[in-house]
Amino acid sequence: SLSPSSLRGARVSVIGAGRVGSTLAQRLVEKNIADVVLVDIVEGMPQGIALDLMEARGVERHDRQIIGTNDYADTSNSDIVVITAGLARKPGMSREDLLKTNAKIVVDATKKALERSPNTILILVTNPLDVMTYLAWEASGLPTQRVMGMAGVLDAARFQAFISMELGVSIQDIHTMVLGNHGDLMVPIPRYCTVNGVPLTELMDTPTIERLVDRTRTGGTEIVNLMKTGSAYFAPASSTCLMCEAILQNQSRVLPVAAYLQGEYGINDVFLGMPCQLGSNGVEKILKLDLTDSEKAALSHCADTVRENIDQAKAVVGSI
Ligand code: TXD
Repeated sequence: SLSPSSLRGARVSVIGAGRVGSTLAQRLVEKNIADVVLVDIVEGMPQGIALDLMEARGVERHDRQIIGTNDYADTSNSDIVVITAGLARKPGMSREDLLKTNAKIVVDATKKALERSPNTILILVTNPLDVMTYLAWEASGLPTQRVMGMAGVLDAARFQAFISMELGVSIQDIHTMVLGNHGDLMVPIPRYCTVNGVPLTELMDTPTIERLVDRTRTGGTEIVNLMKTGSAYFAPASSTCLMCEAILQNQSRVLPVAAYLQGEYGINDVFLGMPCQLGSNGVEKILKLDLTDSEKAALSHCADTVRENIDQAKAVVGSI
């Protein structure tokens, strides 16, 4: 198997080689975005997936390298560390049910990864997303700019898909805006959603928009209930891949990500989904929106809920 010295390009370490992690690894190499180090606690599994992806390269025609490992030493000098390690939901479970188990896993993984890549950019995927992003930030010692959570890109993509199905319009012309936390309290903003510049509110009546907003809020649960043995991973992997691409190619793309708030909309010291400019320094800017009072109230409610869960999780992991 490969050693890290065979990695030549931008390097993304993916911690957790489960469904999201392995699909993300595939996207990153097959889209020629980065070399990947895939880490898991299960012995042999990340090595097997890496070898399988290495063997696909002749057919997919790319020269990216993938290392599978159980050893964090192989993750040294990662440009980005993505954490997907932890449990996923089964039917009947909320994201919060994962809190305690995943908090320990995420803090442990963050510390081990940061020892080897002290200046990396950290992207959290593990649920409950907004809480895990906060815990990882604290454990990492990184500046807030270099830590973010993936949820908004996925939630916006789901809303986009539902609008496209409803209107029968190409998904490529649809832009959606979803703020707040990753869960039932997320705050989609239909008046900032457009079909090639035409506000959604001019193309759909309010009950239809509300139905699609509702489906977006419960989009993850809809898939868990269908799959029964796990949760969504194709769209989550695509969404995380897009964030990696924006950062590694310094694109200044405006994407909704869970970012650290310092007074925006009166909210402090919590990670919540906001439209952010992503570049080689991570979250380079949080866009300021003109929100209505009810939208601001919905965001504050998200922040309060996330903070309560952070406190619960901290009680489990002790002093970080
Ligand atoms: O929008 C979002 N943020 C999300 C989040 C979208 C989809 C999935 N979301 C969450 O990501 C989900 O609720 C889970 O918490 C994670 C990972 O979901 P996935 O579907 O990939 O779960 P799997 O297939 O069970 O994979 C988890 C892997 C598995 O291989 C474990 O062996 C590994 O994590 N694992 C670990 N790896 C390294 N180190 C430790 N300690 C560890 N513990 C478990």
